[in-house]
Formats: sequence, C-alpha cells, structure tokens
Amino acid sequence: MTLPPAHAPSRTAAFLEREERLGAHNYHPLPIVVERAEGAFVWDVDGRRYYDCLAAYSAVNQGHCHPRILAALHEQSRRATLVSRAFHNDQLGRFYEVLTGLTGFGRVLPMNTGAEAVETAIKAARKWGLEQKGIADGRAEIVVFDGNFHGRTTTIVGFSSEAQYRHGFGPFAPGFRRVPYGDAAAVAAAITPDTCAVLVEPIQGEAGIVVPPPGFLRQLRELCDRERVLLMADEIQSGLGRTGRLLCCEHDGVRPDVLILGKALSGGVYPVSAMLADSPVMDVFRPGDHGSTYGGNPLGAAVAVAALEALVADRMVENAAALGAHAFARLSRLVAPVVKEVRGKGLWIGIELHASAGGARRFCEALLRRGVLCKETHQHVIRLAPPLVITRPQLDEVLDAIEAVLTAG
Ligand code: IF1
Repeated sequence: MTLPPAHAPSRTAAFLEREERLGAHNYHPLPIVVERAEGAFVWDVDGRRYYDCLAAYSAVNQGHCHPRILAALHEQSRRATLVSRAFHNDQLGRFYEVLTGLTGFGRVLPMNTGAEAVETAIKAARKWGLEQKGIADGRAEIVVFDGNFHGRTTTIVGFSSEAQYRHGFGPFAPGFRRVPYGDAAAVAAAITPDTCAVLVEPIQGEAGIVVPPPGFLRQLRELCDRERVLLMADEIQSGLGRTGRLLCCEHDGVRPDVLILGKALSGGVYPVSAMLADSPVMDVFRPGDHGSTYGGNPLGAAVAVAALEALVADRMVENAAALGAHAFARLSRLVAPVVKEVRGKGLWIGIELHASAGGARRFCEALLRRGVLCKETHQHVIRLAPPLVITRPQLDEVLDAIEAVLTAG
C-alpha cells in the first residue's frame, strides 16, 4: 500500500465534513474519499492506494475505468446520447444482438437500474399470469424469499424480510408470498393457482452471499415447470462472471424463464439494466405498456456492448473461476477462531464471523488500514468481491491482508 508523505495534512476530513453537512444520511460509508479508480485499485484524496474488493457491489466486474468501455463512452457521447424511444437509434439493436447472443434469451427490455429491471419482470409476470394462465386481474402472486434483496422501490422493499428496508415506507403492494430461502417444499406449499412467478437470487448477495442447498435451483425449475409458474432469476449481482460462470444459474444447469441483469452489464460506467425473456413472456408488453426515459438510450447501449465484449475478450469469467478456486483453497486452510464459515462461488466470497468476534465492521476497518476495501453485510459477514480483472499476485496480497486481520482476531 502506498502511503502519502508523512507531513502531508489529510484532505479526507474536509470531504467527509461537507458530505455530512449537506447530504442525506442514508449510508454509513467507510472513512475513505476516492479520487481515482483503475482496474482493481482505487486511490483516495490523500494518495493512498487500495484494492477495491467490493467492486461497487459487482457493478465493476470489468475493473474500474476499463479502457474499452471508456472508449465506447467517449466515442458515442460525441455522436448521440439520448433520443428517447419515440425514435429508433443505431446502437440499441447491436446491444440486443450481443446480449441475446451471449445469454441465449430471445428478447431484451432495456432499463437503467436493477430495481427498474426487477419491477419490469414483476409487471411482465403479472400480465403473463393474466393473459396466459387466466389469473384474475389484480390477483397474481409472486413467491419471494427471506433474505432477498432486489432493490429499493416501495414495491420491492414491501416484500423484503429486512425490517429496516421496510420501516416507515408502507403501505406496500400486495401479491407477494415470502418463504425460507433454499426450501423448495415451502415454495411448493406457497404456490396456488394465482401464482405467476418465483423471483429468486441464485445466490443471495445482501443476505451475506448465501449459497442455497445443492439442487435448490433445479427443484425450483421443475416446480415452476409443473405448476406453470415463471422462474425469474435476479442475476444483477450474481451474473456476468462474478461466480465463475457467465450466469450463476449455469452452475446448476438451470435456465430461468426471465433473467434480470444490471450492474456489470455496463461495467460501472453508466446505468444499464435489462429484463430478458423469450417471446411468449416478453410479448405481453404492447406499445405504451411500459418504458423509461433513458431506457435503451444509445450511450448506455454502446457502453453495455463494450462492457460485455470486454468481459469475453479479457476472459474475466474464466479468471473468476480460477482465482475463486485459489481464494477458497487459501481461505479454507486458514486457522482463525473468529471465522464461522467461508462460502460463495467464484470471486464472490462471504466470510462469516462468529458473533463473539464483535461484528465484521472492525475487520473491514483493519483491512482498510492495510489497503484493502471490503464491506461488511448483515453485521457478521465480510464480503469479498474484487473486480474480475484482479491478477493472482494481486489476489494473494489481498488474501495476505485478510488472513492477517482474521488471525489477529
Ligand atoms: C444499495 C445492497 C448489494 C442487487 C440485486 C437488484 C438490485 C441490487 C441482487 C437493485 C442492488 C446494491 C444496491 C445498493 C447496494 C447494493 C447491495 F447492499 F443494497 F443489497 F449489492 F447487496 N438485485 N444492490 O444486489 O439494483 O437498483 O441498485 O441498480 O441500495 O445500497 P439497483
């Protein structure tokens, strides 16, 4: 870790004070002010360099400021940025072509944030239930899971199991049944003739990188086939190489009916999300049913194409698989009494600490002092999710720091 000259006064405090004074207090960030970011690194305003092992919650799988993605941004920004969907633009079809070609889904509905793509999927499932399954209008139900995180809109937090995400924000939309994650029998019991879909994260991110029991996704697939219910996979965080496969569902050989992507779909450069499905589902949308001002704009489309091309050209998925295996091998050999469990897939690792360790935050603060940025989740889990461009020597430096702070206890 490179340190600023000893005599240099810290610039950090002034930035923190101004944000504290003028901004909403809806986050509690670590006390670091990032000024520059490239690849697996960020630099703060005092010149200190850190490994970014959060990767903006997997929005920066391609590494910060990937040259290919920035080049696309700069090139397209000089030509056309937003023309609305009242007209066509020359970038959107290419985005559709690349994304459907990579994922094998027939159609794409482009949005901007992950939550918007999830809301789009909810609307599609409900309308599909009305038109294709004969569910009475306004009666459609969607099965969701304890520990879910699908975004921050009031519809979505309405079915969250996290009290803080719900507190004070009601009333909430009806039509969601929540069951324990990983429990296929509970899903079967929750399905009724009014059920149009199951909405699932193949691995739960915010819940603490919770991997479901082996076979769970396959059980959901078979259940949804049997009951004529749409299986909707939210791969906004688990997708696009994070777990060592393009899509996390691939580990189980499961193809959902609806795929939801965001975050790394545009490599951390510009918000682009999407709902993907084949025509029988996607065609429930008729002109005027749904939309968004920025959805499908040429700048986002060009950026997303470059982000997907970079993912493939730089073999990031393969790197995540190889380095993920290496990280698990090292962490599974770690002898540290504070560690309760190491779990995850690929370069998406949750290190759960025993409650007696006093919470993961102080370990993340210790890692910060060693030049590694991680973020705790649900108090006791250290989340490790570096950009997928990290090299093995760089990952070993990160793991050295993690092992040092965990063995220090
Ligand atoms: C925050 C959490 C992660 C997501 C999945 C949809 C969305 C997200 C699986 C919505 C977004 C972000 C949101 C951000 C922090 C981060 C997060 F801590 F909030 F829960 F990653 F775990 N589905 N996750 O992970 O996408 O609308 O944000 O583009 O809200 O603080 P979005």
